[in-house]
Amino acid sequence: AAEVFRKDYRLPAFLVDQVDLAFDIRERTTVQARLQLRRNPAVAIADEPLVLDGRGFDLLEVAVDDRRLGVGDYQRTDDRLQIAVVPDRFTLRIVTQLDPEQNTTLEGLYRSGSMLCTQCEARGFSRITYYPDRPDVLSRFSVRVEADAQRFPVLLSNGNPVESGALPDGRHYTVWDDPFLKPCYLFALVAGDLACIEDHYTTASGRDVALRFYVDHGNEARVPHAMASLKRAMRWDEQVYGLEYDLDLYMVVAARDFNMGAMENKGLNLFNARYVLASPQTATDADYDGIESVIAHEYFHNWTGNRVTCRDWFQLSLKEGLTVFRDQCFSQDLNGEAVHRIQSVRQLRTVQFPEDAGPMAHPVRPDSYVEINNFYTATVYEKGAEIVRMIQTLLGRDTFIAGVQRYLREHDGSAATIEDFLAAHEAESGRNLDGFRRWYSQPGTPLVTITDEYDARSRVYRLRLKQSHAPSPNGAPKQMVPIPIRFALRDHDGRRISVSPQPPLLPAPDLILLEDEEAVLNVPDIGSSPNPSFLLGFSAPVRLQFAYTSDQLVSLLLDEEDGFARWEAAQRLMLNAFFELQASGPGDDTRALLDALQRLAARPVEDRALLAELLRMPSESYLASQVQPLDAARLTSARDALRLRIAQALTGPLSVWSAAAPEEPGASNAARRALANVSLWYLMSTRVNRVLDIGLKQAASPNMTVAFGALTALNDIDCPQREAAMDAFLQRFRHEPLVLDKWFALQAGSAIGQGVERVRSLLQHPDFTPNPNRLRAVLGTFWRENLRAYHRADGAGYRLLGDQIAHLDRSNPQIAARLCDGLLGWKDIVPPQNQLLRAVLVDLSQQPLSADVGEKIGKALL
Ligand code: BAL
Ligand code: ZN
Repeated sequence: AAEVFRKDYRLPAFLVDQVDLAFDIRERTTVQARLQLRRNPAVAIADEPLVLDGRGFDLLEVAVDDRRLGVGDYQRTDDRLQIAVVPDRFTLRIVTQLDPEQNTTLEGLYRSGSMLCTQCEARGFSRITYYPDRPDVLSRFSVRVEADAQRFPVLLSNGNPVESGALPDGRHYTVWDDPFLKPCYLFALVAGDLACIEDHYTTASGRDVALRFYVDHGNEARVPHAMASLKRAMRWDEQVYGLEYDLDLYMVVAARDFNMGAMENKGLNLFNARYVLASPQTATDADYDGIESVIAHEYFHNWTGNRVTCRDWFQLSLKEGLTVFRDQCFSQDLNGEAVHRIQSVRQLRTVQFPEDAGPMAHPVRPDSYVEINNFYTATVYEKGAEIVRMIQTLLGRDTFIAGVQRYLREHDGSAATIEDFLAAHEAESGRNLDGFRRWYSQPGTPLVTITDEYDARSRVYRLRLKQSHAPSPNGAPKQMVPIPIRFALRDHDGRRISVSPQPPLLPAPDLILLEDEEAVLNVPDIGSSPNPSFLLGFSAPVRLQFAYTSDQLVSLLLDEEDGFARWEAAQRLMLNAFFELQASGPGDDTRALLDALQRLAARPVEDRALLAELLRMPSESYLASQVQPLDAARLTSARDALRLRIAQALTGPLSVWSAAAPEEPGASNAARRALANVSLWYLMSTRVNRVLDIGLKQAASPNMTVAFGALTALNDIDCPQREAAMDAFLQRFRHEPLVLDKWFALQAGSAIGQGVERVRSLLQHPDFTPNPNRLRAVLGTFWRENLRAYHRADGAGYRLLGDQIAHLDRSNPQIAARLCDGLLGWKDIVPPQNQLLRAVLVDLSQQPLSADVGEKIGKALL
């Protein structure tokens, strides 16, 4: 497939004023599309041919203004239809026939369970009919769906239902009209036999909106949390951004088989069922939080994404970065700022930082792609959100929100660019944001190095700051970016010192904006050498180097008010101890950590959810990103050793906390469960029989957070209690697909026994189905969270993943390409394993591959 470049953007030659679609669902589905087309007046070339995208269907008919064309009147390639001569304004009729039953890509129209549904972002609509499949062609859609009334009693599309009725032969139809202009990637259709749960929402201006969730029969009782989350999101967007929902109906459909998390189709969101369905018996507290945030994310897209969409796919972060930022703020506002921020940063560091340092590194606004599906990345989403957050930090929340409102006002009903977003903020704030243009245009995680000195005579505390950037893969010079660094100084008693730096800092005295390569900051009137902390609230997506002493970190962990900074101190203490254990065994750093944790544990517990985060050990995959080169066996041994040492040093408090795992829902109980689970996880490493028995007992809890916490704690411990708990869990949840995914993930992630063989047998397990969630549970967990097995010395783990990718690529390239991420980092692995992994890449590269997988493998081998 050819590489597409941002610089080659051209306006669409033709515009579509109206789309009328008629779906006739039978064994196969026939789609009749009538497009009202006209030449784009903004494009000068008068006789440009009409070129439409399309693939994966049979073409039955093409007609221009009702004149049926013969095959000589148009040209077809694998993915295009070209008609050389067309009028300036005309009606194009296209009839196609699709086979959703056989569509394993899960793009376009496909079957999930007993229903048919669509996924059109990024380029799925052109699997349905020929169309200018690009986000800057906005049109009005009217859709008629006809199907068997018994098999498909529910027929949905975007917008408002305008007509429905019975037809001969047990068939029926529904007509939908969407009054809002939209690009075709926001088109959706669902036909199924689904239960509907309805509620209502009254908007700030008093309009009544019907909220309908469609789920498989039997799942009705698992919808209330998603419904309540949706209402909270609707209220929050009114209160914070002044944005109201614009249709009278909002629909959410839960699908079992879904490549992504969810999709923001206008008025008809399609969701991966795991982000809709929840009950305390089947979903963990983390699942509940995930549902709330994805429901909010898709809802927020109605403005940031749908009303104002993207001009081209290079602008993807315009809607995704902004909408992730909005959903993060929503969750922070509702569920506590520090804990949520910690979780976002953990995700960013574990996934995005490595991506930004690897072969698929790309700017938040990429310059080129081969397959756009490969760019729905942590960089576009999460780093994009961090850039938006920095803009808000700099402008202040009120000005920022006014800037977003201006951007929406100026571009409502159209397709915009990241440049438009920045320009609106510049106009609103009067501030030049050129520096942020650079954040969008260059890849890589900046490194900030800070050194300090204190001069007792002049009572001046001096900071020297420096930013540096790893060289670009293509050798392009890196430019400096604005880095907001929120900081605090504390005295020796742990009290905050109020600071008035020279020259004064704007917009706040505690916010350094490092714009140049180097800066020096003088803070006068400081009575004694202070204890600094930087990047409070993680004010910029950078790596920060500062030679904190252990004492400074302990003091930050214990006394700092900023929850993120406390967590950061705990992480640094744990990393130091981990490195020490890996290099030479326990010494000063390990002692400092254990001492700090004991002091933390001796204090009264104020915020259990935060304490749970402070105690949580860095994951294997995060640690892997911190060592160069990766020696997985050494890494996992050192991590196991650290786990055990913490358990031994804190047995008393961990035992108390682990005993308090309530089974009733609610936020304060969730915090208790979080603390109990992390405590039990540590304690389990002591392998004391009494604790193993507690694990076995709690794994049978009616509360999924408690049960899953116990299983997670037991999962790496080779003992009969683990086997019994896992078997019982499987029997109990064999018929619950979302819970079964958890069982598969636990098995794939377990450090015990022969991991590669176990994963192989999981793929043959009678309960295994190759659905995206299950594949992610098995293969995604295997490569990301089971370093010991995946990086086995003989390369069997790599070969297993490579074989599965080759196999999956034939049915679902998007999922296959996601799993490729496990193969890309071969250069970071210790020899000779790096060569074993490389050999798998070479082997793959010699097979016929999709554009998705081909692009990633090609880049990894460069
Ligand atoms: N637009 C794809 C799914 C999401 O980011 O909401
Ligand atoms: Zn999104």
